[in-house]
Amino acid sequence: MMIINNYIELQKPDLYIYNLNLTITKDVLKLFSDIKCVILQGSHERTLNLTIKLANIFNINHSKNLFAGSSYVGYRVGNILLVSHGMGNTSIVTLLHSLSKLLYYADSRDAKYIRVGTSGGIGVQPGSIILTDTAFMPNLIPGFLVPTAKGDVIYPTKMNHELNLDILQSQPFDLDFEIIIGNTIAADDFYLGQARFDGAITPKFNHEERSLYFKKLQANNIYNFEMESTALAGFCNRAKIDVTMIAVTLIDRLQGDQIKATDNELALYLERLMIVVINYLKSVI
Ligand code: R2B
Ligand code: URA
Repeated sequence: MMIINNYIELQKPDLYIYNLNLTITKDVLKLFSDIKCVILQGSHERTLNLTIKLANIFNINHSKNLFAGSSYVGYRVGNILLVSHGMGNTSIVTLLHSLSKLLYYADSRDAKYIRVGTSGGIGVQPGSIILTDTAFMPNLIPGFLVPTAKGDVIYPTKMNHELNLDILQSQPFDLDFEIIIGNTIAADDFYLGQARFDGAITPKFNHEERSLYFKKLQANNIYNFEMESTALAGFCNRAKIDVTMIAVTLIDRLQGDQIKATDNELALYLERLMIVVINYLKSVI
């Protein structure tokens, strides 16, 4: 069950949650009570698409955007909350603090958090789905580094194994794509942090060094690169929230840097993500 910062437990909760543009009142807390699962996706558009899909499947209405006027969007469908998190660890961690305070005070303290996102695969067929076991930094430390007033702190970044198994077990046997439980790297830089040669800045590593790096990733069971999993796992471990990440791979990075999937292929890959998350939600909600 979610725990909260001692300092704010002793005080009244913030009345105004700046990053969600939301003032906490009794009526607002009611909107966020009894949430069982939070689905986090990068973009506003994908958040709304999945919201509409779930509302149709469960034959219920969805809420309006609950975070209007902020950088994030949030919609409620039954006891599922769908929220956009933007791009990168900084964006998601700011959202996680703000949202978790809200859910804590709304008594939704058992909500599970699942990020549903895109990634670059390492040695897997594009369109594969990876459930993250442990999130790594690009330097291959399994943790989330937070520089603080007391120096650097590294928080553990293991996702919830039971939740991964529940997601796997909720899938039918005849899916025509792979679902793999493996490790993930979260990079703060899409280009240099993910060992790309196609950014605007010349990398310090050469092709041979990158090949060796990719071999090391494979030896550590790392299947994909993305940009939020260390902050997500690091935050949720500290707050005792069950968490995992479901990510589709858009490219095999052993074959190149540029994402060249066609619009149809991309649509198919994103559809697979929705299928996996919907199968899971149907099994628990
Ligand atoms: C995956 O895709 C985005 C970068 O294109 C980033 O948010 C991520 O983690
Ligand atoms: N998202 C990433 O962070 N990297 C990729 O290669 C693709 C999607």
